[in-house]
Amino acid sequence: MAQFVGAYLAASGKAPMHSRSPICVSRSLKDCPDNSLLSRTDHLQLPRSVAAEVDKGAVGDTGAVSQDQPTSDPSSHLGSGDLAMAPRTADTLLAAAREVLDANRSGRYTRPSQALYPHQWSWDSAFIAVGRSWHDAEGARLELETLFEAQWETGMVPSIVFDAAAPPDAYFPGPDAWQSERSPSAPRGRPTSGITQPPIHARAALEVHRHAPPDQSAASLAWLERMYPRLVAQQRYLATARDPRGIGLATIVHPWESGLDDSPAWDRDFGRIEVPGGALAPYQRRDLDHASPADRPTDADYARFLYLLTLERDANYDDARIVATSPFLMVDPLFNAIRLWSEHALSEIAGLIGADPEPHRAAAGRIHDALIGELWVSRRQRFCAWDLRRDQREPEDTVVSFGPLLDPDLPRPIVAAICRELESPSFRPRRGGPHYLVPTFDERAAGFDPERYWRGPIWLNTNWLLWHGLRLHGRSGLADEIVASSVELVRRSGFREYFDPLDGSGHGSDRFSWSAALFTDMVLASRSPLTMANNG
Ligand code: 2M8
Repeated sequence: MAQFVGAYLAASGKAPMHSRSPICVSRSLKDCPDNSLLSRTDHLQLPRSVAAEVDKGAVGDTGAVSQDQPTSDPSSHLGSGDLAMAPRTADTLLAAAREVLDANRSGRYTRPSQALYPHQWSWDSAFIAVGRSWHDAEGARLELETLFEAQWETGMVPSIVFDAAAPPDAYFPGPDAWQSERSPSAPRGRPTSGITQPPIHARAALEVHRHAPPDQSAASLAWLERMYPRLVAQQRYLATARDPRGIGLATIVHPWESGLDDSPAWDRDFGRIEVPGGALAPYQRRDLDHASPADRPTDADYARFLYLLTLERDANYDDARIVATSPFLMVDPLFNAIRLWSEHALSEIAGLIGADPEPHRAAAGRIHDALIGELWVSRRQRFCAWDLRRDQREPEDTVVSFGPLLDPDLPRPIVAAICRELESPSFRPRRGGPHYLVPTFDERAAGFDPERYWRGPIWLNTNWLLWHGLRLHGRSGLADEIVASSVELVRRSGFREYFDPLDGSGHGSDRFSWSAALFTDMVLASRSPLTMANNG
């Protein structure tokens, strides 16, 4: 594994990144078309002391804006990324990330954002734990443990655990809409949603353990032992209740379960769902109090989300009934690739705590076979979501198609096809101005929208997943570009929920927890040869 971006490029004799791609990762910040931003940090919404440091770091510390020569600072490990020239800027942004994570912490867990998402979300907490583990291993362990305290008896980890301390009308749909107490499997006295999210938690637990300082290794191992049966139960739930036909792939019964809610990946199916008149009680969207309507899902999609919720609630969250009747029944390649990646993590965890890794390897093998057998559409050279209701493979070219890179055993020709697509004008246009990676939807598709939620913008969690997947297959050049681009987006726009791939502007919530957490992880892991070498 190449140690660092710069070292990798030098050793491989490849051209510097900025000459291969228009993203602004040049050795000299003056090459960046928008370097005026470097001395203005208002848009970053950082605490004043931190903002002053960023300005000092970007301009004064290395002289990167006013001088031509590149930095020769040997402590810089991002190589050709902007932060290589301003290591103090990197450190300052890391400090700002930590400040965001601390400010969003509420007792034993971290809110995705203070206003828009004031409860505990499932995969957010997993990403947050990974980021937090670099400076607070104990807090990271608590984050995941708190989430799993609300695990259902079926093994399902709910997508949201409601915080009684949040104002009742802070988020909609809240506990009164979900009524999780209707299910005998839901935890008593802990209102949650009635659906799940991608099972990234076993992988997150392993990462958290890897980051534990030596004086905490015993406590961390004991924690892994406590978490292991819960993580196994989560995976078993998906392999059984969500796969009654035994195809080897778990189905999702609501787009919210994918985490990529209004992704075009399931447009053809989801868009056909008609909400019968009178099916929904009058409601007020709270998300629009905190974010621009142009950024969020449309009203029509929101009504469909709520309609599916109502059907699931009316079935008392009985999995067999829902899988048999839900109008939305989708097999998502990204969701299942994450499941597979977590099975590999469980096999490593089993090895660490003296359990048997074999069942996890076998489970990962079954998912691998089904991913390739059922979701790889060779005519399109792409993994496609599978609408089980209509038995259709969805043709949309979205980021979910790249998810199977997380499978370490993915055949080389398939890896090559995915990388070709990632490097194609659909996901990495060469248009001469600044450009950022990786949009969540084909930039050339008719429905591409650079601002609307999961219909085009860049998210740091999908970047983080792709970064891992690419490194698993030795594609470190592209992986490094994704890190450099993520860093640049944060430097320009702060820890926003997501980013416009065309101009790098930030959208959705600000001070968004997983952006802070995964920025931290990508930067610190890129600095640490040990972590890079261990990964996978
Ligand atoms: C978004 O989803 C929630 C519903 O669960 C929402 O739109 O209200 C998604 O981005 C999801 O992936 C994320 O976990 C959640 C909280 O950040 O927000």
